[in-house]
Amino acid sequence: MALDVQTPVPVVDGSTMTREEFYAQYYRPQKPVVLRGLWKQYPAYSKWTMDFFKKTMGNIEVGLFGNRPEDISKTLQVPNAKMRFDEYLNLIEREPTDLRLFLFPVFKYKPELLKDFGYPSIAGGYIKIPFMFFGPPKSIVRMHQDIDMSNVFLTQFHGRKRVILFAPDQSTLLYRLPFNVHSTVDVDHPDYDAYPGLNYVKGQSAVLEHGDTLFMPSGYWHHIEYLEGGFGLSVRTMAYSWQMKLRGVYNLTVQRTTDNIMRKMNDEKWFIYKKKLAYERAEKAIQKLDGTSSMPRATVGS
Ligand SMILES: O=C(O)CCC(=O)C(=O)O
Repeated sequence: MALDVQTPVPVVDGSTMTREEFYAQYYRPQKPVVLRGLWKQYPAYSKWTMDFFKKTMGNIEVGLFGNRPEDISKTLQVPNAKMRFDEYLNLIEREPTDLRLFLFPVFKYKPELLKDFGYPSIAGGYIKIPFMFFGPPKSIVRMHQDIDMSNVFLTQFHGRKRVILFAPDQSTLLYRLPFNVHSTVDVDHPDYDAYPGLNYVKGQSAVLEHGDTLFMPSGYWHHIEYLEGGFGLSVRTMAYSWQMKLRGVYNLTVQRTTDNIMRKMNDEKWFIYKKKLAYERAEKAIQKLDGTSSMPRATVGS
């Protein structure tokens, strides 16, 4: 049985929505929305194509990331392949691979691209560090929260991708790994015996296409599947609540440092401990929800 993620993320006309409307309906209540056409106002909307990137920066070498199972709890991964950018773009137009270009600081290589867009006035307080993401057809961005708990505006330029979202208050039932922003749950093939908390979660989904900007509020879990080879860009704003702001600072400092130290000391043991803790927390949450003690199930701790 698939996860309950059929509820669609609402889609609105981002080219006409005012900041007041956006804040009242989505930003303050922290609800996701697709802002269609928000970036129509910028040259990048039509200028940034596969060919444009091949021509303007095809000769740079890029580090590519795959979905290695052993990396499941790593916050930042080490690239597993390197390639010329134009070769990589040809590859993702042509065929599925699992190699993605993740958090690509494209503007470090070509600062003039910054002139092709701005920061939409629909929100304020941007963290002005844009990142680009490129991926081949069928590639998966495994479910995670962004470590800094910022609000994310993810704009798609080429190709379609399916996004599944869960609100941060479902983290325990999604088996969030302690000291981490990942989960070992496989969203596409949920194992309800090993992860009974999944019976209680409810998500939303959307398919993004050219010119769609997805607003993902602070701490939202996201799982992304590239339906076609393509690319997008994210900009972020500070978390809306103080609680989330503090959580972001904690994640980036204490949590990440602890996780890195413990991984260095004994990666495997630490990973098993985190899975066990995530499982125990989920069991407690389930008992609270249905008032019964759940039956023994296949353990995720080994
Ligand atoms: O679109 C992608 O490939 C990944 C986006 C993402 O995970 C993010 O913005 O945090």
